[in-house]
Amino acid sequence: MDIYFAGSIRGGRSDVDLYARIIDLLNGHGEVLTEHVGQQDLETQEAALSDREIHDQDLAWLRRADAVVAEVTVPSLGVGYELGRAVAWEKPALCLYRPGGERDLSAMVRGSDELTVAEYDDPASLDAIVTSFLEECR
Ligand code: 6K6
Repeated sequence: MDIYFAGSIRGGRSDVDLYARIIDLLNGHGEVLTEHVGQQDLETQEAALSDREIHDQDLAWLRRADAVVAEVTVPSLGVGYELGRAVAWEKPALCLYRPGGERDLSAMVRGSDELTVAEYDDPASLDAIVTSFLEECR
């Protein structure tokens, strides 16, 4: 199973270590096409790519994916855009959100019937949430 993981980059990198942890979990279920989202040094590594190259490459991976998992606690225009494209392409998409922070989740995500939203407090619960979602995608 090809899995597209989405997480904030220019929206803010405060959750990057959590993204790496989720990517580790996802790797137990299939191939994660976007492991770079969890890399601390992404900006320096990919600085050679133009915005168009990043956009086109990411959309090609998203098109190929069997499932999308997004961590949406840190709001990101790019993640929102990817979720919209995933819905348009009828990809199953799971949005992971930690309530209680500075910003409430967008109504466009929580209010969508075509997105699965899972709220969690403890990252230790992510394994069960992700496993249950991906089992249903198979
Ligand atoms: C070069 C310089 C700074 O950052 C880079 C590399 N940038 C990106 N590389 C790969 N994917 C990206 C990059 N920027 C955004 N994305 C995609 O959009 C990822 O798949 C993320 O899920 C999402 C993040 O969007 P923003 O708006 O938070 O950047």
